[in-house]
Amino acid sequence: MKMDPRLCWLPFMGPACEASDPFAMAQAELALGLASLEGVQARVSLLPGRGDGYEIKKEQDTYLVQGGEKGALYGVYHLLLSLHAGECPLTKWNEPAFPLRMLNHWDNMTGKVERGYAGDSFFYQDNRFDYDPARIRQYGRMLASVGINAISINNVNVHAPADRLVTDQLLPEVKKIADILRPFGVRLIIAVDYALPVTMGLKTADPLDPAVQAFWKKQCDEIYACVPDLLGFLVKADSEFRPGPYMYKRDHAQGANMLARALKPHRGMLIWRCFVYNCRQDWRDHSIDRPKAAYENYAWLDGQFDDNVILQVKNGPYDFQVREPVSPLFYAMEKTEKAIEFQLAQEYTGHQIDLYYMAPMWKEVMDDLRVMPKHICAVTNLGRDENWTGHHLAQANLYAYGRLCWLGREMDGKGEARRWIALTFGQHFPEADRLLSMLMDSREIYEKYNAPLGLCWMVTPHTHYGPDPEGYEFALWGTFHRANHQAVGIDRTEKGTGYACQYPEDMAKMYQDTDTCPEKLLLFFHRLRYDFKMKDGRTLLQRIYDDHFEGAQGAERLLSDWEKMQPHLPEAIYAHSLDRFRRQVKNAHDWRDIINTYFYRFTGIADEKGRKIYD
Ligand code: GCV
Repeated sequence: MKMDPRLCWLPFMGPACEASDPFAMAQAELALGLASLEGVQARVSLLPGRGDGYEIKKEQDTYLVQGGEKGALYGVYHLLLSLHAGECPLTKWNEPAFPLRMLNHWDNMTGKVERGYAGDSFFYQDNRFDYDPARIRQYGRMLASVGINAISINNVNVHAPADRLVTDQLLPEVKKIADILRPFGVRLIIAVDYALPVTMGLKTADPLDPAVQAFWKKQCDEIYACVPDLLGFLVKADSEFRPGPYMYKRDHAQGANMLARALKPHRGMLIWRCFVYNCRQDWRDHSIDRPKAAYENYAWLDGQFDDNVILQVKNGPYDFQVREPVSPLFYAMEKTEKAIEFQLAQEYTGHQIDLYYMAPMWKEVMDDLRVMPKHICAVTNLGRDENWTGHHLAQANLYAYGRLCWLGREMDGKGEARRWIALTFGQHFPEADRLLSMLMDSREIYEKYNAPLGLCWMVTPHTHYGPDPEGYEFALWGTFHRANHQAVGIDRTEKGTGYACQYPEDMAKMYQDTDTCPEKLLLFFHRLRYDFKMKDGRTLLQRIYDDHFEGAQGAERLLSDWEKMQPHLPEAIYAHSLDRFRRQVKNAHDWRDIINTYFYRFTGIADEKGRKIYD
């Protein structure tokens, strides 16, 4: 499908330019961008060897963008976006907070995107590459406009034929995508199948086997002859049925270093995911606790990874739930380079049907991290839908993520939302304040009607949309809440599973004490009786009821706010999102009624305010 290039936060630009390298792109995009800005003069110049940074000055009436090889391009977008948002574009030398600012596509070559909520892949269809080059260029522009500089182009669950992306069978196709995105400063990463040597005829994929080492070395020589600036490989190993070094009784440092050594002569990086846990756990067995898994698998390996290995760790210890603490692995492994992994795809946060602006959550994570991981990554929320993200407003997450990559802790989620609104709907959009409040309130609203207080996993199994409080309770994924007629939650203190003890001492102490544990995480760390007294005097049960009524009301408010904006919105965008807000209200009502009834049936205690809880 042809897409309308205006359906993003750069509506004033038209189709993206073609150019040979990022500096040439900077010049071309500047010329194009200036055409939409009457009376503005600007030029861009290159400061060789100065990488991603840039500065913007004004000399007489002309803006002067000066930047490194990629920095010049970032500077040009900074200038254009600032002017369109009505902000002063001048800036002192400006550099990104993270050197690698990555997105992971979970695109399968069938065209289906794992956990994709915006249509099929815009790279593949029917087990082959199938894309519109103009759209890929537009994508490159969107990425560069917020400074994202690397994408992995296939699902971490590598299904055939994507396992052949690193072979001569598909490398020429990978090269074409790399060539389109290179002038936007975007490098490719390929997710590889650890068992590829076996699929291709070897007896084993054992990382210590010389034949396996030679296999990957040869493969890397071929890859880099074709795509010399490939960033490297991304690997999901020994996780959710994917093959890995554990199959050969090797640890993950041995497993990762073998690939890293094949990549090293080409200056390639090995990005190794730490999402490793026992996904065949028996609910009757209280001795395993899934959130402990990443730390248990990796912390002891600190210092053993080669210097071109990056461990990619999900932001929380479970799996992108609505409310989780920061993974304890970020406070360990000081000698190991890490990337933090977020999920823009709204797998557990409403499928890009429900509104959920993520920047406030990222900000909390950044504030809780003591040492910043060196790199950053997120699973994309993108697909073939004309508006890229299914829900048009979910584009704000991609935009803000880029800003997070650039600004790190300094990112102001509200400011970025305001800027995204101005760019997308125009600097003088009369409903900007209302839309800003909707975005800023959306996370809390969603959280309130979801699983309570960090409990997690009351979601419909497999699809992960809508409530099913016991859907995972007796399943094998290790995600239990063990609710009964008296209490709910897992005790993760030292008296319980000991998960809290994986944190530095002061944090462990804070989490273990119900007085100091952040309320929003109470049921992540503690098993509590329904009559537990919250800080404001309410019982835990009443708090659960209140949150669910308030969350559902919040969803209704989002819908009515959207309806009020109709006169000021393009009809197609209004109607498309209206349908999503209506579905969100239904979802919120389902969550409210099912969760409240679930606890009411256990306790027999009615809502103090007499609101309707079904029996
Ligand atoms: C790509 C969760 C998702 C899976 C995903 C996995 C991962 O379990 O449900 O779809 O697989 O995370 O991050 O590897």
